[in-house]
Amino acid sequence: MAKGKPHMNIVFVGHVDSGKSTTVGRLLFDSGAIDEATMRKLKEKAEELGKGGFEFAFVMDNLKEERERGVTIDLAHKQFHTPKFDFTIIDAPGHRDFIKNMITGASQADAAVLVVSNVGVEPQTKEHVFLCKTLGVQQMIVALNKMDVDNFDQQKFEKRKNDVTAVLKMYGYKPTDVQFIPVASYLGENVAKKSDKMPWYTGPTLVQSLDVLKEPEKPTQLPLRLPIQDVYKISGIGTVPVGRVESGIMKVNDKVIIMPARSGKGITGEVKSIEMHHEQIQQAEPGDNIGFNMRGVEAKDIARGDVLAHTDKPAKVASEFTARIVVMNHPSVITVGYTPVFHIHTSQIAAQFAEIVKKIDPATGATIQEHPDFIKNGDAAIVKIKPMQPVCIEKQSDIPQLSRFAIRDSGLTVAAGMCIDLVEKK
Ligand SMILES: Nc1nc2c(ncn2[C@@H]2O[C@H](COP(=O)(O)OP(=O)(O)OP(=O)(O)O)[C@@H](O)[C@H]2O)c(=O)[nH]1
Ligand SMILES: [Mg+2]
Repeated sequence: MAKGKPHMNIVFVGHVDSGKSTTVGRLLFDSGAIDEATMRKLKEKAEELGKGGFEFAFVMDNLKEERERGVTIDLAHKQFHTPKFDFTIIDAPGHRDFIKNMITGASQADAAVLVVSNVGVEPQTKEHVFLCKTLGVQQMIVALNKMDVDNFDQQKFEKRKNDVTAVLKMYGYKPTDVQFIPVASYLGENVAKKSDKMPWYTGPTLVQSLDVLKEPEKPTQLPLRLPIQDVYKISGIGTVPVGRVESGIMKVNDKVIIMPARSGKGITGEVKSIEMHHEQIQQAEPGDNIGFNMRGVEAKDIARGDVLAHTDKPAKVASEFTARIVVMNHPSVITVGYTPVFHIHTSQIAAQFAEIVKKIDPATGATIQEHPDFIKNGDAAIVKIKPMQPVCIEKQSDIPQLSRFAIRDSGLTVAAGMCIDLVEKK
């Protein structure tokens, strides 16, 4: 099969009104992905709604309510191609009421563009950087937007850059790995076209900066982990589980073990064949969505949520785990005994808050309060969780891909977090 350009998901984040949607709209328009006629119609629509200036944002904000209010509510996805990558751009909302949508967007992303307006660092600037870090977004670009309001002044740019640098450092991003681009997205300065209003800036435009990003590294050195998505029984072939390789490499003839499986103790077998996009392959790598045929395993023995590994390094089943979480969207407060649904890779299980160890400062990790009675929206905490059914999970320091989870309750994402320690089930 012909190998295309590497694919990346990139999410646009930042405080409400910083200009995320406008930046994405401008980037698409100046790159020719949106034509003049469409843009003219969006401008008329914006003026008609009394939202003049929002025409570029309307490229991404399609909902009636979004356009009338001039805010992004839901995620919007668009394809965008550069010489090096095929991107899926995800435009996230900045308003704190819609943070759950931002969390979903960030959890899908390999990289983020943090948009900061002339106002500088604002509450969701910090919160989004924290969430990106917690949810595993590896790379970041900072677009310092609305430079026109700052008269394209270099000193003001430097000041804003310093303030944002402090925030990035605080949450664990290395500022030297981050590109800072001065832009005025509404006017199109330094988005896709190089601006002549900021001659003091010699770096790349925002579009050029995308190609400076590194292709996400495949965790091939880590132990093999393949969470099962589905299991088929195909006559003449046998058991065909399907799923995506999260870490490590799987080869034909490998001896594998699926945990916890129906028995709760795992089931071993041998990989007979691997198929991807209807073609037989000899080995599968992280990111590959595959179906495979196994010797020694029957369809009824395994299910969605089980995790395949090599027999010498089985996936860990936790009787209890310690996690670092951030509460985003709970209608009241979380106390010990709370038992929502945890989404961990492909599994969905009920699990109970067994202990709220401490409330921490999301910025520094410092303890704010030991054993608080409850935690609420905006709190970060270290907690102990007891799964009600056997589930595979890994420590963030061992296999980060299998450590992340979202906590959901009544259709809402209540919190997100990662496992930092675990007690293996005997
Ligand atoms: N002066 C100036 N205004 C801008 C610029 N970019 C965006 N704006 C304005 O900022 C406002 C908000 O723009 P949006 O693109 O909707 O901001 P957003 O970050 O997507 O907002 P949410 O998605 O609701 O969080 C609009 O009025 C835009 O016209 C810019 O470069 N200069
Ligand atoms: Mg927006």
